Amino acid sequence: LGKIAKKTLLLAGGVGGARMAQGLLRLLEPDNLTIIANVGDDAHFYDLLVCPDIDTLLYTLSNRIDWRQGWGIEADTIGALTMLETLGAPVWMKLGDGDFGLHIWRNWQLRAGKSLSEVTQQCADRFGIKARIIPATEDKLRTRLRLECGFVDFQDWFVKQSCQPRIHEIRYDGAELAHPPVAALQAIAQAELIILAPSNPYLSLLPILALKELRQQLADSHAPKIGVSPLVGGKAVKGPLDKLLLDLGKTGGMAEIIDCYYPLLDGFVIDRQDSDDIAMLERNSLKVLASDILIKEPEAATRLAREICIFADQFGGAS
Ligand code: FO1
Repeated sequence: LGKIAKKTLLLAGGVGGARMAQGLLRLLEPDNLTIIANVGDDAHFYDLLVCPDIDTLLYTLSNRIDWRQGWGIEADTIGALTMLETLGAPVWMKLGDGDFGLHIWRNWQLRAGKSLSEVTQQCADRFGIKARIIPATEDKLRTRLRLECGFVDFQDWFVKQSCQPRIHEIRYDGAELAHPPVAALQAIAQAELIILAPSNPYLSLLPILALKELRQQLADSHAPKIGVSPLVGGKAVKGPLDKLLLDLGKTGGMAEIIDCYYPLLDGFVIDRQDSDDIAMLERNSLKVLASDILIKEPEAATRLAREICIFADQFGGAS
């Protein structure tokens, strides 16, 4: 089976986004893939900017990822973190030694005047990744969660508090004033296929779509826009999506997911186990592909990517 030449744009968050990206990277001709990455989860630790979703993409696409865990570098050591603990620093965010190296380098480059886009692409290039990775914005955009005790940053709730406290509200702080990089808008305009990864809509993709210019550029694009469900058998594949939906009182299952993306999408890819949702999706003017969407290994990601590309052909392509 040959490679496909199709300029493809992926909107991606964490693990689901990175696995979808890996499938597309393996399927497409080199330099046909551009990824716009969520930055809402970014946070500072020990004065270092950490960009978990960008880093999960970088590690996955360069085969460094701890695949079972979904984030971090495979077999990374924790010498730096152990020293920080000895010195009395909080160490709830498990940053490995190799990971620390990337954060030190990123911050060094940022201090020297490079933009986050430049630093990210330089890292992708040095990792030998034949794709473009663009942060959704260079400006400060942070996903903030309102708990009983008030607003906290995403990593505070997700890692430090193990997703336990109930979420009352989600905000994308800074989105109103933030701008997407020009390169992101250009990539959308030039894309022949646009895919919304099987990422958590509320925590991964809505922070990106909260950027007005980016959302408008997507709406203006004539490329087929296809979403991939983050649910299999009505349940989240990974992460806290089920709990989040419950906390927010969103009990409509798949309908809640597509509601997040309305009216951007032309097609939606679901798992065969969720075939009961096809009629509802079609009533919402979406073309539907039902397949096996669980990405257990890289080969599954490549197969899914191929199916999505073939599915997209029926929309007539960019015009
Ligand atoms: N997730 C955890 O559940 N526990 C951690 O200690 C943790 C550390 C960590 C360090 C670097 C990094 O890039 C990601 C890390 N993650 C950790 C995952 C991260 O919280 C999530 O990938 C995303 O922010 C959600 O998409």
